[in-house]
Amino acid sequence: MTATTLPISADLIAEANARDAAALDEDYAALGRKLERSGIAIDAMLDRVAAFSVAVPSWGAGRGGTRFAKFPIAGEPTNIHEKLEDCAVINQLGRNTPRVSPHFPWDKVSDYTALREEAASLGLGFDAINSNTFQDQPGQAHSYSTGSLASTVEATRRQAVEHNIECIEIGRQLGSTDLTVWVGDGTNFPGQQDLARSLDRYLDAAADVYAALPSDWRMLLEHKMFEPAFYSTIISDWGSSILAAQELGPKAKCLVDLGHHAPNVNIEQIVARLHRFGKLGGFHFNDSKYGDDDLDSGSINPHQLFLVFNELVEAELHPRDGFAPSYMIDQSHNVTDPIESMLSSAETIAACFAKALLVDREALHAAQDGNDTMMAFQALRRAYNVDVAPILARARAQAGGAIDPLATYRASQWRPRKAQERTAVGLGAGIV
Ligand code: PSV
Ligand code: MN
Repeated sequence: MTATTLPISADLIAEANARDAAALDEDYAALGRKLERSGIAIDAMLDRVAAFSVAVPSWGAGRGGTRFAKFPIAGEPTNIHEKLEDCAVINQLGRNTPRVSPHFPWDKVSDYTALREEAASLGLGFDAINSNTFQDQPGQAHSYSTGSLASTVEATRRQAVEHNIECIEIGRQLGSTDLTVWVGDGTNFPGQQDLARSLDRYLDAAADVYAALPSDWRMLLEHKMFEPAFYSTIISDWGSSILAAQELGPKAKCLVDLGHHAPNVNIEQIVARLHRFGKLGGFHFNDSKYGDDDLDSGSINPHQLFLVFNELVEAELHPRDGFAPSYMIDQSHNVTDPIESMLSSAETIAACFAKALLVDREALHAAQDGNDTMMAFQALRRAYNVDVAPILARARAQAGGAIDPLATYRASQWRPRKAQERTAVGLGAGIV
């Protein structure tokens, strides 16, 4: 067993919590009385929230950018070791992000057993492995400019397959059991590639990756409507994703990134559909207003996030085919401190989960069956309107986290201290 040494002083957290404890006790008791009137035991809710977790992306620990510019901040992490440290801060204060999802080759090291131990010493484990065949790397034999798994060039497809197999091997050493595959393959011009044959190439190559999965692994297919390809993308929507997953086999599931849909698409319905066919594999949580904006989860449309969790709670009550979706944040923190964004996002995600748990399912189902539209809607609205913050804060505090994570984080002076120690990130552009 690896001994854990967490980055923030436990005394600092205890002092901050001591200041906030009385107010929390009051708020928790008041909410408990309110929920009790609806027959809900707040402590049971607390147990569910305490058991909830969402993974954070290693790349989310750094400042993101757009294709125009990136504005680094002092003290930003520059390698996987520093990223793990920052992720440990998030989990220590928030206590609901115990796993990190790495991206390769971005997070490449020479010794993955040591990396796993390093993470464990910070109280962290690893989540889904993300492969990267959307960028060329220095010294790479074949360019992905023609695509990767769907490339017209056989040697490039082979290289992309081999990279994914290498990711599985790395993941085995890190203790992961999921490989997330998102490819940027597509075209910018009508006629550039044959739309049918390019999908055949993708399916053939993806089958080679699938064949290399250990028996307890899943391959999560992440679809995305556009970008980097602006005319056609190979796995552009949930339809293409589920067809590919069905063709590949039972270990292939679909991953829903909230930003990867056409505007105004009913994402909660997609979630229900994927679950109906036993193909809901996981999520990349973020928010958007215009496209794949990668904004903080729930910052634009928290109601949508709640409706997604409402479907997930329904799905849990009616499980199909090993319902175990993986939850992960996938955001680009262009203007905030990534630690603060992920603390805030993880809290928003857990809040939407908690609100979905509060829905009076009996009342909802009765109203649905009786075609009482208004009461069905009100069953959702009543739960959505509840401020569940005291439950989340109590769950954090009882696990050793901070009642007020953002204030405690700022009080810790983590970023200014890291600014003294870490190498500055260079200027540049690039979406991560
Ligand atoms: C693609 O936009 C994506 O959502 C995929 O999950 C990638 O792995 C990630 O973003 C890279 O930033
Ligand atoms: Mn994503």
